[in-house]
Amino acid sequence: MLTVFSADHLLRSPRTELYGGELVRPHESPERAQIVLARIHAQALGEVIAPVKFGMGPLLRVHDPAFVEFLKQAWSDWVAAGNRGEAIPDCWPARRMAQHCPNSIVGKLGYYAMAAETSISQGTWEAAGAAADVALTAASRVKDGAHAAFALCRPPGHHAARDLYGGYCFLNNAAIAAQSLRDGGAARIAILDVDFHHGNGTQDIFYDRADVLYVSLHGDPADAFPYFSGYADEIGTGAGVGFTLNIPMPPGTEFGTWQDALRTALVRIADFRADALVVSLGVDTFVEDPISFFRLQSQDFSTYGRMIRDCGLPTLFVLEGGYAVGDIGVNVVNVLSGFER
Ligand code: SS9
Ligand code: ZN
Repeated sequence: MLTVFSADHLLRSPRTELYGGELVRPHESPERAQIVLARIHAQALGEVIAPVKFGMGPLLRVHDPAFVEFLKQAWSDWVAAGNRGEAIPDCWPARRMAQHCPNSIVGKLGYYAMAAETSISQGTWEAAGAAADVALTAASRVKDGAHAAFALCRPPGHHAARDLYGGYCFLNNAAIAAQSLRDGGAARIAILDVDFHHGNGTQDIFYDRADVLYVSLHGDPADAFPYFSGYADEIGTGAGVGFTLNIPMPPGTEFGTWQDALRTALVRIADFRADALVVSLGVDTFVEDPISFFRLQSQDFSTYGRMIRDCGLPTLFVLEGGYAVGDIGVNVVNVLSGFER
């Protein structure tokens, strides 16, 4: 399988994540992508290429222009305002408050953030842009007839909505890629999100649409981040009713239960008769993941890679989460080689 990778992910190397009331070394680290890349080479998964630059056009197909402008300027505005640490919001437009975008950078952070763990640091915009180009380049190969491709994206994307960042995500790589496939002529795209966390951003972007099906398996938001999205009764709105399917699962979920949920997801995807499949591939479902509560073992990733293959659809894998850093390479490549087998 072809992999697209950009060393520009290294431009995002934040020092801080707000976690347990402390500023800790971020779970979403540069090592993650380097370890996945090393495993791809070690297993000879296939060719690895650098991305092509697509510019702003495809980003603005799914993101709000003012939000993209904010991301581009946030670090320099934060530094110019005299702040010494990394950029973290501390005030939000909560219930019954005005939903206006302030002038102040601190106010803007609160306006555009859906969570506070994700510090904006020097180089964040450049790395996020490179990740989007990685996804778009891999999507273009699928559009041109490749049966599958892997976008080794970092930072991840599925928590980023039309005008929200957070959950380690800035630009929604999978949504940008899915929309580019639609714009390239595909009539229907299915997105299967197997990351441990609900992809609130991807759901939000396509929530009122019948041409992009969003199906997610994730930790029950009653118990897991992002807490305010991903309940089973979220099924879409307007023309999109029935084109969002959420399958939340409780703490301690083992592979057998998860695999049953995947079967349900794959039946819905087959029924949808998609032209292509985008997989938001997070491996934070792993039993040893430090911030999650499912119990998948490394060999389970191979098993479900094969199950996804059996859909028979052209497939674009987009890397999302996975924070058991020592195992992320094995687990990701197990899915991809399970798919290829
Ligand atoms: C864990 C808080 C986690 C963000 C998680 C983002 C995962 C992205 N107690 N906060 S895949
Ligand atoms: Zn996740």
